[in-house]
Amino acid sequence: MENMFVCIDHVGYAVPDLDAAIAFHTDVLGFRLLHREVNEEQGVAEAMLGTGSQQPESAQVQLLAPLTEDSTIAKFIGKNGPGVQQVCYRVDDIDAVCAELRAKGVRLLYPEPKRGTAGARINFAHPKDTGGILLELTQPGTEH
Ligand code: MC0
Repeated sequence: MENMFVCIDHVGYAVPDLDAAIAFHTDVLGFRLLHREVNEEQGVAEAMLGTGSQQPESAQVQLLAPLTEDSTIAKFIGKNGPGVQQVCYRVDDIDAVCAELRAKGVRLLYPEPKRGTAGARINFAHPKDTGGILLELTQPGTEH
């Protein structure tokens, strides 16, 4: 595969309070709130924010707040404090990219993609196989 990734889709920040983090990003940093949803399966309340021209290829900021005390994001904040939790690369064909990464020895967290932001199909490469970065892969859905 010549280009596995289309672009950096978003950077995800673990935040303890979603509304406070949205207020900081909009009021202080001048981002625009583009999308907000709850993803029960991932244990997050999330928001996507954008800046600049808002072309589809512009990377966004994703704010991730924990829904429960035992969720992935709560665990991350408990261990590291708030901060960058993941980087997400956009792909055209997540099944093909996952197959190629597996063939190259990179562990994917899910056997099959799960539902992500706005109906995207997502999977994650384990940070132990990527130099310490939790790498999300997203194939955008049709809800955007
Ligand atoms: C853990 N580690 C990380 C990390 N989380 N390294 C870099 N970035 C992270 N975010 C490292 C720890 O430091 C530790 O290293 C080792 O991995 C095991 O960590 P742990 O604390 O025991 O955590 P685990 O193993 O229970 O969970 C880590 C794992 C988990 C990556 C498997 O966070 C996970 O399943 N993540 C994928 C789902 C997710 O992140 N959902 C929330 C976003 P040492 O050296 O100390 O052993 S949902 C989302 O993003 C959706 C809505 C979307 O965008 O569409």
